[in-house]
Amino acid sequence: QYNRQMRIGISCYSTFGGSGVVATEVGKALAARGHEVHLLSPTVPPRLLGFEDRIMFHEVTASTYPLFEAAPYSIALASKMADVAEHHDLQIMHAHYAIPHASAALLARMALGGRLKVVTTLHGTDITVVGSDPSYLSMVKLAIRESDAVTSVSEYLRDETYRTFKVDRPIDVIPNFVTAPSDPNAGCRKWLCPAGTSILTHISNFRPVKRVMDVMRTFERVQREHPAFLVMVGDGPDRAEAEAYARDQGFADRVRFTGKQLDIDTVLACSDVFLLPSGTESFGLAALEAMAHRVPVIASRVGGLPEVVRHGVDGYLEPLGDVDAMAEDALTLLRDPALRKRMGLSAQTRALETFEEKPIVDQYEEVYERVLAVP
Ligand code: GMT
Repeated sequence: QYNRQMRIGISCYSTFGGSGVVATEVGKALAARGHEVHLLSPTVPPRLLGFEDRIMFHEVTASTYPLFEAAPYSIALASKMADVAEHHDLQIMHAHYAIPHASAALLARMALGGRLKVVTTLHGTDITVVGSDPSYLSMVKLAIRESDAVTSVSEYLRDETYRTFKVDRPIDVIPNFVTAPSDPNAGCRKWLCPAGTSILTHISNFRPVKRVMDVMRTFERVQREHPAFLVMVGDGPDRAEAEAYARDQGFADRVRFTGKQLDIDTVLACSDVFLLPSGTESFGLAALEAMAHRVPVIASRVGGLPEVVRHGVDGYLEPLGDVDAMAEDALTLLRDPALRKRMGLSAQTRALETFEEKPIVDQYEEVYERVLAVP
């Protein structure tokens, strides 16, 4: 651990998405180590709950003008980054998610005559979905090339970045981390479903990449053979279709759509199985959070998920779209409480040991020290 206090800006989205969660948790951990942290985002990130010593929040607002077709958020962000960096003498701007955070940080660095180091963390869809879209590709490539350091949350994402952008520069893999649940006994089983019912859970932003219909189809098969209840946490474009499906297939009374929910600890504490059948996932932070709660994960074998979940040890990984296999896995776990307990314990041990906060935040500090050592 470093003794020298650093002044760090962190820029992220303030949605419930993984990049905002990771950025905020990194900021909180750095502040707890004595660094001064300035968090920039459109609204207060959900994980920045209370007063945190040494964390200052800066709201980024893109003013509108009749001439603008859309308020230029990236320019407002770059401007805010430059202002905050100047007035608080920041040394580093850590951009979480390439678009537009990394490009805006490069602009802020230019505005300050080069005396701000830019660290970019790639999270997933900024490379695999939007980053590779021709309308953003050149700017993402520039951001990756020109940042003082680039990190990626998995080996898979690093390799995808090299493959897509053909950049010739080092990328440090720094995985996401998780902390032990604060109240592992807080559960919602009692008020969700009758005793003896197993609970399956899915948490996401309900975007197409999450394949929530695969969650519904998996659950539909499971509940035909075993008393089960499904908790769907989050919100997004595919929620309505999923709700309609549960109604049409006659199992809506066995599903609870909670909407966006900050208190995922309470849901995970009473979950028996976590479902994440994503089309791609650079890491799968939601899976890691479930594992920390001793919940075995059933996911698709895509992207960085195999770096997090060990098939047959912490849960199961199945071919993309194979809802029959996922339903079989869930039934195997639900019918065998000893197996479920064993896998849940392995999952928790892996989550809290391999993805422990301290050594991972150490790695971010090392990256900061390294970029600051370059004049
Ligand atoms: O999953 C999303 O669409 C949200 C997205 C984000 O940037 O907020 O998540 C990405 O970053 C997370 C944190 O690093 C990863 O755990 C997720 O796997 C990744 N999502 C995808 O790659 C689809």
